[in-house]
Formats: sequence, C-alpha cells, structure tokens
Amino acid sequence: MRTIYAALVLALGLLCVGSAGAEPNQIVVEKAWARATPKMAVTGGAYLTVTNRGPGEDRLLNVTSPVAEKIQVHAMAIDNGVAKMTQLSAVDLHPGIPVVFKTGSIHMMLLGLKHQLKEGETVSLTLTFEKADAIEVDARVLGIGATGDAGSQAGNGN
Ligand SMILES: [Cu+2]
Repeated sequence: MRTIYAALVLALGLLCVGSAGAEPNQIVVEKAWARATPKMAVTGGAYLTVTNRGPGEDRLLNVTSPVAEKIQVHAMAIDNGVAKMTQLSAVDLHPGIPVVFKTGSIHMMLLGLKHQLKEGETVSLTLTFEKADAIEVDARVLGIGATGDAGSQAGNGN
C-alpha cells in the first residue's frame, strides 16, 4: 500500500514538473457570464474579459460550448442609429490590453442552443488561441436583463 502511494505521489510530481516545463499559458479569462434565455430561444449571448499577459501578440480564434452548436464572435456598431452586428473571424489580443466582451459591444453569440439557459447555472466555454493553450471557463448564467457580471453590476450605481 505504501509503495502504491509513493508511486502515485511520484507520478503526480512528474505531472507537475511536466506542465511547469511547458510554455505557461499567458492568457487570462475573467468575468465570464452568459445571459439567461427565454424558453425556445435558439441564440444566446456570452461575455467575458480576455487579457494577454504574455510578451507577444496572440489571437482568439474559436469558442465552443457543449450548450451551443456553434459560437460566433460578433462586433456591434451603431450605423445611422441602427445597431449592426458583424462576425469576427479572430480577435487580436495585444499584450497587456484586456478585451472586454459586453452587451452592445463585442460579444459571443451562442447559436443553436441545445437547451434554455437558466439563471444560476453555469455554461462551459472553451476558448482556442493562435499561440496559447486553450482555456475552459465556466460562465455564470445571469438574469435576462443582466448587463454584466455580479462584480461590475455592484459598481453600476448610476
Ligand atoms: Cu451577435
């Protein structure tokens, strides 16, 4: 028994050494949330902040989730008073500059929702980058009228 335990500890130790030896993931994903959807809705929105903490340029290439057939990154602009969404094929991540996905701006569009997104649950999002390792985050599902994660809502006094 003791031998097995020792072998396990050794194996875990080697795993840690192995991952520390690889390139550290220099992308940080924070404040992920998704908006609750009405029943039968087939699209939803997800938002988060991505920061490239590395020294070099990187790009967000793809986002997937088990709850959606696919996810597109959309930019939103007001053109003659009309909000227009355009799909982005990639998002540039300049070193040290956070990219904030938010309502009325750049956002993730969940297409082909497999079930209703209910407030309080979490939605897994996997982000794939040009250079950094993929990152999986859990986005909290906030109410249909939400405009940000709980932290930023608290500061929304005006
Ligand atoms: Cu959109």
